[in-house]
Amino acid sequence: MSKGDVKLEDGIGVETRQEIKVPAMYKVFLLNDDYTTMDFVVRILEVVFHKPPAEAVRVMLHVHKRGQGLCGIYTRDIAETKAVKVHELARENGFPLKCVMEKE
Ligand code: TYC
Repeated sequence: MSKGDVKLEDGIGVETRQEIKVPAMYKVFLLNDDYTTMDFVVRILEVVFHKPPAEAVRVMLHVHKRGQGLCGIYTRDIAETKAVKVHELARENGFPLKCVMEKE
């Protein structure tokens, strides 16, 4: 039976069509500020976003110069979890670092 077919069971039409949707994806960005140290941002990019060291430095410098930078693209739950983790670690360490997400 293919997608969208209606199967007759005991004379009752049963809708068997399945909605299969690709999940919406969210871009996660770090924002620049004047107080968070460069080292801390690099550590965040390594620990939360799993960037290799050279890539973490590249993204941090991009954010520093341009105001914001893309850290990764994830499903909504994962993007939210990463943003929460960034804000938790920043608060624990006394930094105002901000992270935002944007639907693709
Ligand atoms: N601008 C910060 C400084 O000069 C460094 C920094 C980079 C802060 C990236 C936040 O997301 C950021 N110490």
